[in-house]
Amino acid sequence: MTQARIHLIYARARNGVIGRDNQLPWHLPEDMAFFKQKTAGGTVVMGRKTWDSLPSRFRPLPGRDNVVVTRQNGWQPSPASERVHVAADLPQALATAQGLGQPVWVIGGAQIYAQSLALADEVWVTEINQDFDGDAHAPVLDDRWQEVSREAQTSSNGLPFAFVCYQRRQAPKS
Ligand code: FOL
Repeated sequence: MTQARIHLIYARARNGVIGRDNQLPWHLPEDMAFFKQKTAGGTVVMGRKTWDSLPSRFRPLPGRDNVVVTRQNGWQPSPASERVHVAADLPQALATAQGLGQPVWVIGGAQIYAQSLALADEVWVTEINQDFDGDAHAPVLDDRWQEVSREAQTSSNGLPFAFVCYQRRQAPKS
């Protein structure tokens, strides 16, 4: 069986900010709809702080298997759900996610993005064309990453942004 591909997805401000005080710094409904559509039917892998940041009515993220990474022994998701799996570290989380046989989406936060980039095939970045204050930052995509598509838009609240896809230039190790 071929391994499910690993994708990262995040929205970032022009200055690299992805979060502030464990929340998204902006309101961008078009991007939320995009995130939901992309990850639908897949497995989402996230750190425990990102799990905590999800609105309670969207926890676990519906229509997706959810894998949460935490070093805390005995941590349990609230609410309990068959579709939530707990892993002690990122490699274990990705192994669990790949075992489910669906596309794997790493959905944050900053610590988890930084650790998973080396293992990813594709990165979907919503690039917001404005700076925001924050305390969590996107990983840096160096020249091993190639932009393969870009779709620019302006949100209903006036923020210019683009949905951008990057792929790794050479095939990742198998
Ligand atoms: N990727 C992108 N492109 N944008 C994001 O905002 C984003 N956010 C996270 C991870 N990757 C992202 C982590 N934060 C929800 C809220 C915060 C969040 C991720 C998801 C959330 O509530 N999602 C609902 C949709 C809610 C709605 O329709 O308003 C979902 O079902 O996915």
